[in-house]
Amino acid sequence: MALKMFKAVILGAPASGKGTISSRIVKNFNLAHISSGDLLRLNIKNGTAIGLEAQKYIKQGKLVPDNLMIKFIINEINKTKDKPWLLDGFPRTLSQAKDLWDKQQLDIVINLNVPFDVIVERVKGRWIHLPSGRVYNIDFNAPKIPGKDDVTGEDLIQREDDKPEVVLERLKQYESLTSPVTDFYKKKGVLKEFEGRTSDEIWPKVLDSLTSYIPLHITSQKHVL
Ligand code: G5P
Ligand code: MG
Repeated sequence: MALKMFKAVILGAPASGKGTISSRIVKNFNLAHISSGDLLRLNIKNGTAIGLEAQKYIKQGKLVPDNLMIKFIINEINKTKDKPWLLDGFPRTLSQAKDLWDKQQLDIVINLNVPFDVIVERVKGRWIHLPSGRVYNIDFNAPKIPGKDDVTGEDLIQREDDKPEVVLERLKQYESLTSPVTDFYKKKGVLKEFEGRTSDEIWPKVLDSLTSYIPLHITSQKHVL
């Protein structure tokens, strides 16, 4: 398979580590990372029309309506031109999954299974760098200087939807809407499940699996974290 044809999705509950594992994937393989949540947060910050509309749902822990999301993400995919890509946070409903499949068939769907008790604890310590989507955790990958991004030195923020009551709503939405999505991909034969309580436990298994699909981008510097 030519590298430029590679198309992947990463699924998992809120705070299961999609962003964390995705950043390790893009450091090892030359893929474009399209994170629906990061892109929506940037649009909210920039006050765009989609940002203003999405904010109403995100702050309550609800999903942004399918018609808006599908148009938004397909447009982002088209911007990558011929570059292989990894979609993070999309699709989240069966309708999104079917629509995407009609336009773009996937090579692999990575599903992260992390116990819910672990997730609830993690969210409390999360800080993000909004412009880049870089994600930190005071208990796991703390920034070198508290409250500052390692690369730019800019301020880190906590997400509005990481308040405990909003996280519970996000987990509820996830449980009710996502199993039809994983079933859909299982039937298509592209679903790969990865279980673990930490990203460090899950990462080597993801790396192994992806290496069988695509050659390592950084050959002299294998297994970058
Ligand atoms: P998002 O932004 O896609 P979620 O809820 O799917 O939000 P989230 O919260 O971004 O997912 P994640 O990316 O799975 O989580 O996890 P992460 O950020 O990498 O890790 C979580 C924290 O744990 C971090 O602080 C990280 O450092 C830490 N961590 C990672 N691994 C470990 C570990 O091993 N140990 C420890 N101790 N810590 C660790 O979507 C947001 C909203 O946008 C809308 C929805 O409203 C959604 O709620 N939206 C959509 N709506 C409709 N359709 C779509 N397709 C949508 N996409 C987004
Ligand atoms: Mg994320």
